Amino acid sequence: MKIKVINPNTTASMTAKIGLAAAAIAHPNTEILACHPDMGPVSIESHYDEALSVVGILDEIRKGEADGVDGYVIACFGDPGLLAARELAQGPVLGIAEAAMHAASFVATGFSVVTTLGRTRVIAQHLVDAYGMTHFCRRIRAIDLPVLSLEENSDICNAAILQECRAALNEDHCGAIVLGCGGMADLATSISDQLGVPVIDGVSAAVKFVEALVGLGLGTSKTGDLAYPIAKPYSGILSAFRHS
Ligand code: 2AL
Repeated sequence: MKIKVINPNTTASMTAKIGLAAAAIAHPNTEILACHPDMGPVSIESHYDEALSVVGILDEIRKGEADGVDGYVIACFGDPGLLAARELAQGPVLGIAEAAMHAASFVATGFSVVTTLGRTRVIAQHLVDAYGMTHFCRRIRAIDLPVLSLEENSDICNAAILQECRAALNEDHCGAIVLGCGGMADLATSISDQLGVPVIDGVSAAVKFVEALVGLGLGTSKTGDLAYPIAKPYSGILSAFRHS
């Protein structure tokens, strides 16, 4: 099966890291197509960045449908454009935040999230609420370093993430940690080994869930609100986004 893993920001090093993590966990018969949109922010750490990333994500889904992709992963922890992407896709589309939170809820009665900038905590909190995870999520923590510092200052970042994960275990009464950024996709195994608890990277979790859903013969429901978008004209620079 073909799984397209979309890094919604346009930073190529992050796309490569996400693609490696996805390929490492995927079944040998699964083809991972890692990509990022041609247009959009270099990192996503605000509501504004999220909104502007969505058009590029939808363009990647549109191309994926033409290429016969079986399922998709939106590899940014805000799950930008998730429901709109589902409207365009025949197969399943999973966000890494929803995949990671659901995986955590299967293996622990409580988890804490460790994310990047403090201002993104509210984005994660909205998702916790939307996904019915309020009961499981103990706390959303931030290292207060920008997303691109994961690429540019990885030693400092990795140390800060480990320290925050340790604090979560000591202070939050949680049994698992959810890593709150696609750029942390390479860190879960090593942190889990050091701390002795499940540490969940949403990229890996989402790839395995997409494989399972496709294996079950399940795609996105085309009845109701996730049906294909209504064909209508779109104006200006969005005129190519008409769905036929
Ligand atoms: C993210 C993410 O996963 N990728 C990105 O550019 N921004 N979200 C986050 N909270 O760090």
